[in-house]
Amino acid sequence: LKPGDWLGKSAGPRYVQLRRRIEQAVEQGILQPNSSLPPEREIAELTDLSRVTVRKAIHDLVDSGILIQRQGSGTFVRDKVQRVEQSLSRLTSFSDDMKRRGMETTSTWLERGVVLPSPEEVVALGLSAGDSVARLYRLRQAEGQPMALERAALPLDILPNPLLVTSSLYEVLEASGTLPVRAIQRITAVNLGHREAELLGVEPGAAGLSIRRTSYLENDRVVEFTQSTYRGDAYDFVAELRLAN
Ligand code: 16G
Repeated sequence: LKPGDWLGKSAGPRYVQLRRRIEQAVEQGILQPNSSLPPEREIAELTDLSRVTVRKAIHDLVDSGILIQRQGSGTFVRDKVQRVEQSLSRLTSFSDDMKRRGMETTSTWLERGVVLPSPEEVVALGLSAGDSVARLYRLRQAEGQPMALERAALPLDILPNPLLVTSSLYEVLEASGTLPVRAIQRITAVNLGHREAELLGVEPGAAGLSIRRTSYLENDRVVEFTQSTYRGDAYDFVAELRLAN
């Protein structure tokens, strides 16, 4: 500790002092998650600092992930994300995973209907030209916090009516005797684009995991091809490894 610190006159440039004060207000809960910060101009007036200094402090706090700036609406205290650990050795559904952790799942539908598949989906599902698929595209939340975007395509003989899925897809599949028994999953690192970042409540360019899952029945028929984008700051994927012999 430098003398300036314990004497109360905290040392360092003024923007660092302001940054610390805002940090402390967040730590002490004076500024609650998701609450908005007063406008730059107001902070400058209240603190007798120049707007350049205020901007610099805020910029630092955005950089370190304590604040988030939303275009057109201002600066907010970033909600702390609850990280979850996800096993890579069990075939489970999002709803199951969250239930097991005692977290409540909600979904926001972005698309649900019968549509023409993308070329990648045609290949993954082994479809013929002109075949339609059941499309389920949703933002998945745990305890109200956005966790992942999932865009699923299923052959129509597996899921003839996508509107039947109101919460859990795997629950509907189980009821119709088409719950997959195995899946191949591919995970790729991505930087989130504007729209995905906005839906997931993170900054554009933030780290994400793009996951493609192809699920199969016992007889090797494909049940689903799902492309998901998971928040990089919310997930740890864990697999148990054994010594190869
Ligand atoms: C998981 C699966 C997804 C599946 C969904 C069903 C990954 C990467 N993806 O999120 O492929 O469609 O679960 O969840 O794990 P639901 O039964 O809750 O709708």
